[in-house]
Amino acid sequence: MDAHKSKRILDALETFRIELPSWGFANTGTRFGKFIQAAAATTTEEKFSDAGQVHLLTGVCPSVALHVLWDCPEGVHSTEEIKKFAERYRVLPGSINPNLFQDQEYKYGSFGNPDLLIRQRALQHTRDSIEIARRLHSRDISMWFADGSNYPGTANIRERKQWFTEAFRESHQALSPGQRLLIEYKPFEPAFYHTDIADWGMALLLCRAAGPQARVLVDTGHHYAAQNIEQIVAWLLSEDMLGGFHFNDRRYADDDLTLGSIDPYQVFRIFHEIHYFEWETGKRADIAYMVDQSHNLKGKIEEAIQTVTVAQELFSKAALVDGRELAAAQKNCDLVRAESLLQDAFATDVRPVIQEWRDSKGLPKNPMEAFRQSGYLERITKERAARNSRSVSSYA
Ligand code: RM4
Ligand code: MN
Ligand code: MN
Repeated sequence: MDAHKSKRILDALETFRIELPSWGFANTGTRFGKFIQAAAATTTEEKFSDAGQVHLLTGVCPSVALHVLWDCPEGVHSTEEIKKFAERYRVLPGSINPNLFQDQEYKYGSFGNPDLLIRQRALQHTRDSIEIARRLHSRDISMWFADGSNYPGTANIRERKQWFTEAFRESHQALSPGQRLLIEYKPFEPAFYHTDIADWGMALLLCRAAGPQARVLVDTGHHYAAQNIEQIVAWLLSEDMLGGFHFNDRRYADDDLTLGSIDPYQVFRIFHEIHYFEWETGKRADIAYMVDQSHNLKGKIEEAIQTVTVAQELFSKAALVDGRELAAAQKNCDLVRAESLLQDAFATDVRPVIQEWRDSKGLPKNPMEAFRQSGYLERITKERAARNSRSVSSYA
């Protein structure tokens, strides 16, 4: 590879950071049950410890996303403890995810619940989450809703839209300067007839209504199978409304598989739209790159390392597309030339340059190998096995 290309990759790697989810280190499963892993994290502290390992070996995961219900059992009072974990394991608290879907009260919705008291409760939880974020110096509050309905005619869709609009406006008022409200959409599941925030357009309208610090969050698994996600990304970029991603891969629905495991070219095309935007505008897109995966079968820390490695590779490949050449080919309607610029970049083996970059940072060239040799997995397996074996789960 020529020096010019290597430099493009090295520059791209300097800017690329990925946030891992705390829940990716815990035992999670499907609605049919969980296969328990002896080494899974059983506490918030253990999640920080595992995330810290991934950051230690990859150097690009300085923060971990937290779910308030699962990671902050004492609400705002959990923040002092979390700060200690952050210091101990050298990984910062990242986006704060309020939990508006697990409590019994939310059976018929949270912001969209017909019961005013439950809507108020959901709003209060959101305000508390914003306060948690403020105390932890977290920038983003990331909101995902299970709200919706399962049967036609059972919900007033317009009224619920209005309730959502109001609740987001009020939530936005609680933000500190510099904080952001990220609104995530999803077309179905757990609601199977209508979901209140079903797509990026609905999320965008709610962001606009909420206020200037709201942005759309794109979870790659939250689309219909044939949807053109990179086009959504391009539109949100051009509107300055793209706040961040939840990366994962999928084959059928919201499968939460490892990034790039099914369709790496899809992820490449998303990264390409971002690089192209940055080249054209001369400014850095202000995007939180986060992972939202559920590691059911593979080892959790190994899957996190695999995800980060693949993300770096695809981001680097996309950085190889020359913006100037692409713009010229597009202008001349030279379709084959334009398309092959993407194809050639995608086909390039960027791994040697990424290894060079890691080496220059004092990081292991092969983080997976380094993890396997570190002894960390053996140690935590011993420490956590008994606790994990007590955790049982069944569907019915
Ligand atoms: C949802 C969505 C959210 C995540 C929950 C647990 O499908 O992706 O981001 O917080 O799952
Ligand atoms: Mn998500
Ligand atoms: Mn999801």
